[in-house]
Amino acid sequence: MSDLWDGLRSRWESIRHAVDAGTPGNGGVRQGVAITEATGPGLATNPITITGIPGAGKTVFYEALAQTLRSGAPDSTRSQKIEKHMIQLAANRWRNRAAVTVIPGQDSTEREKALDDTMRNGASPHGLVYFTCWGHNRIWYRSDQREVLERLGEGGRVVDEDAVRGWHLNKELLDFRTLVDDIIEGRVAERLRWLIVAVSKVDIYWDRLAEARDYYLPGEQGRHSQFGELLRDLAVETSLRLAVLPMGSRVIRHQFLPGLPARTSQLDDAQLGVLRAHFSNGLHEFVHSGEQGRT
Ligand SMILES: Nc1nc2c(ncn2[C@@H]2O[C@H](COP(=O)(O)OP(=O)(O)OP(=O)(O)O)[C@@H](O)[C@H]2O)c(=O)[nH]1
Ligand SMILES: [Mg+2]
Repeated sequence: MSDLWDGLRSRWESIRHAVDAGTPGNGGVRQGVAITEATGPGLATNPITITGIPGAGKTVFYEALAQTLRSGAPDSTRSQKIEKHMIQLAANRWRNRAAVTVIPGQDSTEREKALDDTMRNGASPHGLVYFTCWGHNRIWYRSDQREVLERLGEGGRVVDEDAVRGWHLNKELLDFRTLVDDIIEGRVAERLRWLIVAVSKVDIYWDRLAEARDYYLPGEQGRHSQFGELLRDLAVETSLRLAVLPMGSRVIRHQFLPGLPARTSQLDDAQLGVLRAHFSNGLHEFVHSGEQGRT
C-alpha cells in the first residue's frame, strides 16, 4: 500500500520540478498526448464525470483541458446546469473519445438530477475526476460571502485566509466522504474503474504546495489527513486506479472574501501548460488502461 502513495508522491514531485523548470521535462510525461474537443459524430465511449464543491474550478478546467480557453475571455460564472462535452484523446496512433460530464457544485435539484443521470440508478462513469483546490473555492454571490464572513467571525474571531480555507476544506471533506462511502457501498458509479483527485488552482498557492500535497496525499503509516484517510479507504476497499495530480487552469487572482487581501497567480501561462500536459498524460493513461480493463 505505501508503494502506491510513494509512487503518487514521486509523480507529484516530478510535476512540481517540471513546472519550476518551465518545461514538461521527463517527469514521466509522455510527449504528444493531445486532448481536443471532438467534432462530428462518434460513439460516446469512456464516460468521465467531473465533480466537486462549488467554485473549485471544474468548468474552467474543462476549457483548459480541451484548449478552448482564449486568453482575455471573460471569467466563468456559477454553473447552474450539467455541462456535457466530448473530447478526443490522441497519443501516437492511439485515438479515442471520452464523454465528459461536469456536475454543477451548488446543491440544487439540477445537481441531484445530474448525479442521478450520470452516477446512480445503474448509470456509471468509467472515470471520476474529483475536483479540489485546497480551500481556494470561489464563493459566487456577495450574500453568501457575507454569510461566511459572519459565521467565521462569530465571537470576535479573526477571519483570515486560513480560516476561509478551513471552511471550504470542511465542506469538501463532507462531500468527498459521502462520495467515497457511496462508491464503497456500491450506491453510485458501479462501473467505475478509476478516480483522479485534481488539486487545482495550484498557481495561487505554489509557495505552499507541500502543505497541499500532504493534505491530499496519504503519507507514511499514520501520517495522513482526514482526506487522505478517505483515499486510503478507497484503496483498501476497491480496486480503483487512483491518482492525485496538481493542476492549474487559468491565471486569475483569488479573493478569499471581501476585505481580505487578494492572492495573485505565482505561475505563468507556460507553467500552466506544463501542468496541463501532465494532467492530460494522466488522463490518457487511465482512459487507455480502462479500455483494456474490465467492461
Ligand atoms: N487562479 C486560478 N483560478 C482559477 C483556476 N481554475 C478556476 N479558477 C477560478 O475559480 C473560479 C471558479 O471556477 P469554475 O471553474 O467556474 O468553478 P466550478 O467548479 O465550475 O464552480 P461551480 O460552477 O459553482 O460548480 C473562477 O473565477 C475561475 O476563474 C486556476 O487554476 N487558477
Ligand atoms: Mg462550473
